Amino acid sequence: QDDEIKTGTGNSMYSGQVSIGTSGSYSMSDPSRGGNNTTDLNGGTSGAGTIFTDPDDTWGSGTTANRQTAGVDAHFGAQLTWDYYKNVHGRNGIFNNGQGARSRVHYGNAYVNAFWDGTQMTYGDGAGNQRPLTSIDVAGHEMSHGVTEATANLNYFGDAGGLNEATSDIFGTTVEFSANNAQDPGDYLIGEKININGNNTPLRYMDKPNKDGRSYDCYSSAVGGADPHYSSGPLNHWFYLASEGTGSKVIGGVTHTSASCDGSTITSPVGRDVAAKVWYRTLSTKLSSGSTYPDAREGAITSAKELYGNDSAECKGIAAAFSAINVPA
Ligand code: ASN
Ligand code: ZN
Ligand code: CA
Repeated sequence: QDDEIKTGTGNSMYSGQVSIGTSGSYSMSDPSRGGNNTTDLNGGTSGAGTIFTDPDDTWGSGTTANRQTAGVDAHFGAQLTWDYYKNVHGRNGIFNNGQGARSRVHYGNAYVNAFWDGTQMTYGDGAGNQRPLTSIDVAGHEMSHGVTEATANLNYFGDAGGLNEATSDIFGTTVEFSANNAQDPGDYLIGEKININGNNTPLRYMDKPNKDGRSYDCYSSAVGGADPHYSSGPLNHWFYLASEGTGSKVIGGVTHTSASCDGSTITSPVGRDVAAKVWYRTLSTKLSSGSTYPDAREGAITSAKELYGNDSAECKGIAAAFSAINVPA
């Protein structure tokens, strides 16, 4: 029947050949992940679009010449994000109700953005319609805006706006690591695959956010007045320092270099899995719409105490990384 669970083969743009959840004979709809489905807007900017279908369950060609390709990446990103939240955080979809979401691709003409609109993900095809914004980290970023909305519901301005954006970068990154994909290995760069600047630089750097020339590395009273994509810098930096510490290392084939804001060194970081657990608990149980960076510190420390104990190394490491971005006790 039409909702029978199938496993298709996708030739993606950014992640090589991948397995994707499909159904029937065949549609890009994944009954084993809440009905996550992927549609073609065909240059339009409204409506649900047309669900991708295929006669042999082999999808895309690895290039934009085949219009299924962007769909493969978006569908794969949604699948990885679903699996990450389920397996790591016990969260059952964006809304934690078992319901999947739609991903729409081929939005507009040469549209260089992607977004969550409260209901669904949407992806443009990028400059010249040649670089769809469908990499794993971008998909995880957009879906995580949905998770934030369904949990802390952080504002999109002030300190909270930065926490909101950084939450999407943090979980976009942990989803990318969780995929363990040879073509798109985990790193702490955002959007390194989509060449949004035309010179192969990423959109954002979590090890040193100010490498983009605009994001803040360190917390101060100025941060809350910035665009959320720049006020995200200090929390992205916190996540990197908590995960990897200060200094230089090669991760995912890329050299990352990070320093604290207060002169401290972090040589025994708590690691990415602990930092992600603590941040998810903070987001889902401690923060609310108007939360600030100091609230984030307090919430994360409480979360670390609850998860690992009052005097745990994890709790101390989480606190040390907040001090290192100039959010002191
Ligand atoms: N792609 C952007 C983002 O998720 C869209 C926006 O400006 N909100 O942050
Ligand atoms: Zn965002
Ligand atoms: Ca990345």
